Amino acid sequence: APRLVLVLGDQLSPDVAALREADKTRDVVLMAEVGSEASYVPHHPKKIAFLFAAMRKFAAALREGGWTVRYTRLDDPDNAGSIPGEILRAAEVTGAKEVLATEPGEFRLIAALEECPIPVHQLPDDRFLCSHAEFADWAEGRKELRMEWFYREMRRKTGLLMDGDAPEGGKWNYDHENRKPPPGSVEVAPMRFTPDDTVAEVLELVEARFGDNFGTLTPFWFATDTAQARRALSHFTKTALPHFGDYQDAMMKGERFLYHAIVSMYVNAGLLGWREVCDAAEAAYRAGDAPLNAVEGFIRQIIGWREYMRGIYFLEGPGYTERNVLRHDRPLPAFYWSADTDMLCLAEAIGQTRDEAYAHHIQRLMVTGNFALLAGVDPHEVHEWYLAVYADAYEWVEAPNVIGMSQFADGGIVGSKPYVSGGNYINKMSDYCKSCAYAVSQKTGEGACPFNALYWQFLDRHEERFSKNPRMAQMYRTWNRMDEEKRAATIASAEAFLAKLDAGERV
Ligand code: FAD
Ligand code: DLZ
Ligand code: SF4
Repeated sequence: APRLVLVLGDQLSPDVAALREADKTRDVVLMAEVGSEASYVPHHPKKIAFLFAAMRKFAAALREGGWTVRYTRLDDPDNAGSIPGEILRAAEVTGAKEVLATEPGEFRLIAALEECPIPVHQLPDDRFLCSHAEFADWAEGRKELRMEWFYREMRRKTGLLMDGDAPEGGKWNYDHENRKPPPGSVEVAPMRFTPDDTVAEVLELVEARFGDNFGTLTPFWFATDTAQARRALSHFTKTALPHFGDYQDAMMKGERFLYHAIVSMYVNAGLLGWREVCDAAEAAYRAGDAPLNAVEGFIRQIIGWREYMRGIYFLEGPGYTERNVLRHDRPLPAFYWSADTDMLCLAEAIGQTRDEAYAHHIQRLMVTGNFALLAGVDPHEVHEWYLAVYADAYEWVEAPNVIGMSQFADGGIVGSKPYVSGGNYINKMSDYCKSCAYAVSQKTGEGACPFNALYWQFLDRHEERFSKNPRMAQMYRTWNRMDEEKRAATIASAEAFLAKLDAGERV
């Protein structure tokens, strides 16, 4: 009997473990668009359309390559509605008694495959640089985990930007050069693709089935196969990479992409591999087309942060997304689903998330994430929002970024201090504040930037946990030196704002 070879929507690589292990002449590849995967959070319509289109094109490519593929469309009347359901249905038809799979990127689905009545062999997903075992070895016995140390090992392991045993240019990390405020204008844009017939068909389906989800479906311009994704990558390395470092942390009104790569959804779905992405960046540096600070910063995001986040997710295990050490319990403000707020930074970040299923790192961390943390929003609600709205979001990468880095809900496994700031930081790194209804320079009262009072109120309410953190001592000294009246006005201001928020008033 044939074996079934399960290929999930974010496993669209010809050399994914299950396909490597399978026998083209006898096994049957199973791919399925299913309701359960499409609705465990209300995914952005662009995310669903991207995955379905990429899945259909990948299935066609496999067939062309000689594989037998069983592909279930979402609107197939016999669709069983879940991955295990589709496995059982396919087993009945083909007589298969076992399934080869590549380990999914979410514990939810790993558990569902383990519980499947037919044996499912979950092979390690070796599309990553660092295996679970290697990460666990690295973490073993360390008092605290820090990305920087992990990253250096990954540099050595890959040989990327190495000069013998030493880092290229003499330093491992050029981050301090990567904090320039926004440029006057941005001359580049990500490569856009006109929908082909497959995409057009999927867009119709997604509009009909998920048109009410938060997020704008069209214009749809993502790459949906590897050839296109490679063109997008090469376009990025030629046009934006040279400035990627300088403006990595900058934010600009109306500029949704700046000098970012916009490849995370392609890499995470399997259309691009980490190696080719990093090689392309290193080649640009070696050819003198991009400076070291840009290329090192970019490569660090991929072999450093991306691998590190995955390591943490699998090290911490199921239950990570339930963590809430700060005991925050405020519901996610309604404006996260509408962009309807006078706070311009949030309106911009959420508005572009709605339109593009994309926001860049600093928007995710220092605008939407920072606000949720300051306002004391339940981290699980924050997590579900991020998992839904970004085209690149799967739990293995989203949860450590949100629960860990952004919300400090894991108590400091990912970050040594919470990423919080008042309006000053946003003002320094963006041009938002000058067109905002709130005054960033005003600390308290009606028209003051809400981040300002919320920031101090956050420090005040978590004084016990954070005041002894050496990286936060300076801020606590400043807070404790403020005169009593000013402190009281700050707390009152924050509380008045939160009361408005809780009452559902426009803020
Ligand atoms: P660039 O800025 O051009 O960076 C290049 C690449 O580096 C990205 O494509 C990505 O593969 C990788 N990368 C950069 N930072 C990270 C990081 N912190 N973790 C993992 N990979 C990284 N990234 C996701 O892929 N999926 C998510 O669900 C996700 N959720 C996030 C939630 C929060 C709160 C934060 C702060 C960050 C999150 N990130 C997530 C990381 C980062 O914001 C995105 O990877 C990045 O914005 C993708 O856009 P880009 O391709 O233009 O990236
Ligand atoms: C995200 C997603 C969506 C929206 N739909 C499907 C689908 O219909 N079929 C499928 O195989 N995969 C889908 N995915 C991706 C899975 O949710 C993903 O494989 C797991 O979350 C593990 O990362
Ligand atoms: Fe955001 Fe405050 Fe600046 Fe307005 S003033 S854009 S709310 S940081």
